[in-house]
Amino acid sequence: MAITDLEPNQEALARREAVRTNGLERYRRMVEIRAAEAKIREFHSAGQAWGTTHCADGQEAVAVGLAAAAKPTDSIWIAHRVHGLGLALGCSLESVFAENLGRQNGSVGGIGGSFHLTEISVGLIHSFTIIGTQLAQAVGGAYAAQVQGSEMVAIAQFGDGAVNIGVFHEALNLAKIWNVPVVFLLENNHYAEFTRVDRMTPIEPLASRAEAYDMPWSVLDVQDVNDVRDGLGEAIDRARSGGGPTLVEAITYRYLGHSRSDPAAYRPAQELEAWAERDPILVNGRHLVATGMATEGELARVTEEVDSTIEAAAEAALAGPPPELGAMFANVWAPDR
Ligand SMILES: Cc1ncc(C[n+]2csc(CCOP(=O)(O)OP(=O)(O)O)c2C)c(N)n1
Ligand SMILES: [Mg+2]
Repeated sequence: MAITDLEPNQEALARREAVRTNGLERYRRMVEIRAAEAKIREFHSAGQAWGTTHCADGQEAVAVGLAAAAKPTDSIWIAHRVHGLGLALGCSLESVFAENLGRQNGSVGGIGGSFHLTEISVGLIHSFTIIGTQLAQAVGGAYAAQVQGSEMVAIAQFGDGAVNIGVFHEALNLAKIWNVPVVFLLENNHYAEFTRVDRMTPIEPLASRAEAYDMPWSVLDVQDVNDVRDGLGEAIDRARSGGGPTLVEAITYRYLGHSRSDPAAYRPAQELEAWAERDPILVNGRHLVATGMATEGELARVTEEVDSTIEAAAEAALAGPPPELGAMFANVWAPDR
């Protein structure tokens, strides 16, 4: 069966449309992502999920801003910090939880785990584990769109740790030479595993590397979901209208350690506290109240509603059976001999 034969996932499409069109829904999705990641950590602490997991607390505005800017027909090639991106782009809570728990009702049937959320109906293509891989793959996707004359834009999301990997340079160079419709979204959360960005890379801003490839670039120094949407939207529009690739750097901050086992003790004192004052949920909540789009009471109600959906989705996810043993051989391609 080809990917194009899959039935569209109407729930994922509706969840995506909500964040594209409704400001309060963008707020709700960020609250949902924060709460969902806390729940995923609970699954691990309780021994219900195993392996490691990477959370993106503090980075919700990038995920939801991206979901609001891109069309569901665009393809989005992501790195390993996946839960927020998956939920923002349209995955349901149950499918994200169940994938983390290794259950059949997970996004890819429970065989992928935390890294491998996929939802083709809304263009979400899973992480490939080796840092930077997705930059080249997105250029390939964009090249296909160019050859086929489709409207699709490919977006590669990656971290500050990927900019010193060879494939970053190869992908930017090729994208520019072929003028393909791709946006490189560099999510600078200040750390790659345990190393601060300024100990790895001698230039600032990182996005200025695009100049070596005669490529437009921008820096979104914000924790504001609407600014992310607008800044990325400009790059996506340029790509869609034949203007070629752009490198967009979204400056953000990772509240927790790299993965579950990292307490982030290497962080300078007060750094986290300073970023927490510009927390994306707080910033957006203040904006909604200041512009009369919501009251404090409505925002509090959103949090209560999200909390109850988290519990219901966790129960549904835990009720799913584990994959059959044979699932490891499904969807595996081998040439005829
Ligand atoms: C080629 C390669 N080198 C090292 C690793 C191990 N590794 C996994 S995540 C990570 C850090 C990546 O940092 P960044 O790109 O900033 O993303 P973030 O974790 O901050 O989201 C590293 C070094 C890997 N997966 N692939
Ligand atoms: Mg990083």
